[in-house]
Order: sequence, then C-alpha cells, then structure tokens
Amino acid sequence: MSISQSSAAPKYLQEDEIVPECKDLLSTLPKEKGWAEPHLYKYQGFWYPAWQFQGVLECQQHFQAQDTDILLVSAPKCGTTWLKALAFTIINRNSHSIDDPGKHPLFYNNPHDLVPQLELESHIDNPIFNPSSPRLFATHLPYISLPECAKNSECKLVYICRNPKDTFVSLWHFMNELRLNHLVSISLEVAFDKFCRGVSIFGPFWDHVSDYWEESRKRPNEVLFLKYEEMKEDPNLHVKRLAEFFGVPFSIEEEASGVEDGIIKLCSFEILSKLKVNKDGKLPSGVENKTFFRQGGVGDWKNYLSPVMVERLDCLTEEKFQGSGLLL
Ligand code: PAP
Repeated sequence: MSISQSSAAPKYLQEDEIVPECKDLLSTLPKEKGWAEPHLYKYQGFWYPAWQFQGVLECQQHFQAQDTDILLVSAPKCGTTWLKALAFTIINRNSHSIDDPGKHPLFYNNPHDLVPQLELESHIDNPIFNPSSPRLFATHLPYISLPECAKNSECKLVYICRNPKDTFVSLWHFMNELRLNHLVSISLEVAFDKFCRGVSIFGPFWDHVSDYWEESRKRPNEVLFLKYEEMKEDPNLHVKRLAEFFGVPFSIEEEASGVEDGIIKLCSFEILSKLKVNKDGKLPSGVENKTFFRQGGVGDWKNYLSPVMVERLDCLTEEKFQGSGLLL
C-alpha cells in the first residue's frame, strides 16, 4: 500500500489532502521519489513534498510582510530550532525574563511553536508575543521563492547554514524518523545520492545557501549570515551579534549580570532536549518534538560517511561555492 493510501499516515506524508488548485499545478512539475514522502516536486528550482508545496504557494500569495518583521531562514537541519529559541529569548527578554527559567515559554513550548514557520502557517500571528515586539517568523524558503513583499520590505533576515556533511546526516536521520512505521527506511546511500543531486526537501542545499550568502553580501544591514559551527564555538559572540542586529543590544548592566550566558544556557541543546515538552510533545503537523533534538554537535558525519562520500560532497561544495568567498 502506498503512503498516500494509508489512512494512518500523518499529514506530512500525505499527498491526497491538498487543494485542487495546488494538485493541478503539481501535476505539471518535475517529480522524483521522495525520502519519506511519496514524491518531491521541483518548483522555482527547488524540491518540495506535496503538503509543503501547498504551504509555499499559500505564503507566497497571502503573507503580508511588515518592515519591522524578522525572518529566520535556513535550509532544513542547519540549526533552525536553536536559532528560533535564541531569537525568541533575546527579543522577548523584557516580557519573558530568563531570571526564572521555569516560567519561560521555552519550558512549555517547542521553539517551533514560538516562532511560526511561514510556509506552514503564514497567516498566524503568535499570541505569545508581546505586541510591542517585532513579529518573528522562520522559513526554509529559498530566496527566489520568498514572498515578494518580504523581499521588497525592510524586514531583517537571519540566515543560518551548516556544514553540508552534518546537514545531510541530520536530514537522513530526521526523514527516517518521519517515516514512522509506514515504509522501510531510506538507505544512507540512496539518500546521499539524492542529496548530492539536489533532490532533498528545500534542496539543492548549495543553491539555497549561495543565494542568501550573495544577498548578505549585498545587504549586510538587512541579511545576517551565520554558521552553526561558529555559533557552537563562540555562542556569546553570536548572541551579542543577534541582539545588535535585532536592534536590542545588551546593556552594560545586562552584560554584567550575565544575561547572555543565561540565554545561551536556556537555549542549549542540553537543556531544551531534556524538557518534557520536547520529549513527549508534538507539533500541529504531527511531527514529534523529540525529532528536532538528536545530537546537537559538530562532526557526526565522520561516523556515517565513507571516504568516497566525503570526497564527493567536498568536491561539490568546493565547485558550487568557488569564487564566492564562502567556506563551509
Ligand atoms: P529543522 O530545520 O527541521 O527545524 P533544525 O533545528 O535546523 O531542524 O536541525 C536539527 C538539528 O539541530 C539537529 O542536529 P543533529 O541531527 O546533528 O543532532 C539537532 O540536534 C540540532 N539542534 C536542535 N536544537 C539545538 C540546540 N539548542 N543547540 C544546538 N543544536 C541543536
């Protein structure tokens, strides 16, 4: 039985619940077998499962950007969850103090519940926000597919990227978690070949990264480009950069009282991954919160990729970023 025929399949694995307008357009697009989903479809140069594609169209048509909005952008598995936690905590530190972490929204909500994903829920204004704060959204959309109003507004973008080898390994684990018991796992080798050919959710990875890298070079005041590995190495520096970029730098008093350290600790993998909400909870899409917390480190690819695979990925990365000044 195919996934789309299975009544028990979660929404994110289905193809038959999408609206007819979207189905018609999908039928005209190039498609390939997906990793966990029945198919991936190529739209504006990037690959999407059916249910996600519908969200992309909806947000392109309906999202209304405001100049004060902040968008957190990433290819999947590059540090979205961490960036959401940090950005939410930094921006809302006056209304949601970190002095008593047990009362902080992060204790009871997965970061994805605190920062809505444009292509999943573009119309939703988050009720947890202080109305005086800027609106905070996240997206995996490639630059070419961002709603035009977001590109033409003064809203700020923070892009986080990650070494493609760790990104791939993280994505492979995640997609196998999503498959639940509906199908056998996709093998590392098959997934790897798809990833290298660009056939991964919101892929090609390199095109996603390159387009935002170029944009950050053209508009450094509006597009901040971060690397997961550098954030792991020096979180204090990056939390400061984020606060400055958001226009809410830490005061001398805050620095003296260790507010940055408190934010880093509260948003750390070690703390978030042990919270009940992140062990037992689910997102409205049905995805389990625990799937966003696997290992949270740098270099796990060494445990999975053969020398041949490493060479293929390294060559691709070198070729794709050649001349751009970007090293991953
Ligand atoms: P998403 O794009 O689907 O939202 P995303 O959060 O970008 O996922 O990626 C999950 C990765 O971030 C996981 O990496 P791993 O598979 O290599 O372990 C996850 O463990 C890691 N991660 C989640 N939360 C944190 C955190 N607070 N600090 C550092 N890494 C984190």
